[in-house]
Amino acid sequence: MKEQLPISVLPVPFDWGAGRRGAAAGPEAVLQAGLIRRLQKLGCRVQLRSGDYLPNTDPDRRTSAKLKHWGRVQAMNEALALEAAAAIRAGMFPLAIGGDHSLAIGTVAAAAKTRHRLGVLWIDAHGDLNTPQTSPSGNIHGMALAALLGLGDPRFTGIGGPGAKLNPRHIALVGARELDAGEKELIRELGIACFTMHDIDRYGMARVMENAIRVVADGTDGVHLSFDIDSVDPGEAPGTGTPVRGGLNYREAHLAMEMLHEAAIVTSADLVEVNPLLDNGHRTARLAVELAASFVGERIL
Ligand code: NNH
Ligand code: MN
Ligand code: MN
Ligand code: MN
Repeated sequence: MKEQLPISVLPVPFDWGAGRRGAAAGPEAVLQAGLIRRLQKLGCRVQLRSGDYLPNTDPDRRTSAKLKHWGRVQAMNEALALEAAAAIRAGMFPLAIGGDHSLAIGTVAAAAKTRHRLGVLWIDAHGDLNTPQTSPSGNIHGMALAALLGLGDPRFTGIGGPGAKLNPRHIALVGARELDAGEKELIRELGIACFTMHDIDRYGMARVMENAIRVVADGTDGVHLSFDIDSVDPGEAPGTGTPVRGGLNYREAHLAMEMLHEAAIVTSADLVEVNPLLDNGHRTARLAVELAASFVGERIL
């Protein structure tokens, strides 16, 4: 992260953007695994927000086949965007703990309010670049990055204000290995930098991260890291809703976090898609805590 700003940890116990339930219990699992103490041990000032800034969306049944549970996802994101923006205004570093990846619509919209040329590093097995038209599932977590580019339904492109929040030139995807047809088209059409697992195998994580860091840092005034735990191989991170074989190994994931710490460019972040219901013990939640520690500067030597 950029300077040692105090961290505002924003738990987002929400999973209506995903196709299966369980990620709503992610924040509790990551906190139970010792996130706060680990960050404090590294010298961070940490403020843990209670989840009460989020509305109770239980009664909200608004949904459609192409935009599943849109009422709940929209209400959560509007509230989260306000909370993240308040943390930024207070001089803090917002760290959202998910929860499904739809929450990035709110956190990135908030970051983009103060950082007018925001870079985004999207570490994920997936692209999250679907629109309601191209989505094979109707699950909004698979549409988050497209919405931030101003593509898709105004209920989501309009969160935190109308229009695109990002310039495609300042986005880098890392770890992709399952892209839908419409997403591939969009990546080509917009020229989005996409470092796939093929690139990581071929060039190594170090070189890929050097390039990705250049893409998100050059010509920007802030960088948001959106880390989907399903970027990591299911052998290390089984507790996630849409595992895909052939992901980042343990050291590749840590190296990415260590390099981001050294680069000191990141100004806000998400850690999402931990699903304790699908986990093998607490393996995935523990990994999430470890990766967060590497990101804030824990080192081997
Ligand atoms: N691409 C698929 C979809 O849009 C899967 C998305 N799932 C994710 N994304 N977990 O990170 O439905
Ligand atoms: Mn994702
Ligand atoms: Mn994913
Ligand atoms: Mn530029």
